[in-house]
Amino acid sequence: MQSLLFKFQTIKDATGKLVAIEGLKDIPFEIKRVYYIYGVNEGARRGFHAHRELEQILICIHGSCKIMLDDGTNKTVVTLADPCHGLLVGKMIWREMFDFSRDAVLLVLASEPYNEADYIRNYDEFIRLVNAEVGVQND
Ligand code: T46
Repeated sequence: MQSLLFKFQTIKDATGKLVAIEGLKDIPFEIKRVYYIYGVNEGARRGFHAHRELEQILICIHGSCKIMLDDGTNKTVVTLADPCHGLLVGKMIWREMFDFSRDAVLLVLASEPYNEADYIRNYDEFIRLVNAEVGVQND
């Protein structure tokens, strides 16, 4: 599965901590967009989509949340609860985010600007496209 947990260096001094992330240095793509999700209602699930091309790093910079990743064959759940951990979510991975703590802030670094056409929001369509890709690779 094209996902990976990064551990970013934390720079500590007597006053506190700082994490710096540079595109193409600390993560494998240029950062073209940043957004964050917070104030998620208790029990709410978000996501329910995959991306055709977009790559992203998800960092829970405050509180905690869980990310379910599905590559069409295998599913895994990653808990994000550390501001120096970043989860790389590659293209063609179905994701769902859940179990947000009330204070959770999920920061996302994205490889491309927002483009609704890059989203696959229908699970059956996602499975069809994943299987089509596997078919092409096996040809
Ligand atoms: C993802 C997960 C981790 C924008 O207008 N610009 C943006 O850059 C984004 C990300 C969203 N939007 C709009 C589109 C929708 O009207 O904000 C609304 C909520 O977006 P969505 O329902 O896609 O949010 P999530 O939390 O389900 O998914 C988001 C990202 O969209 C997605 O790429 O991987 O976070």
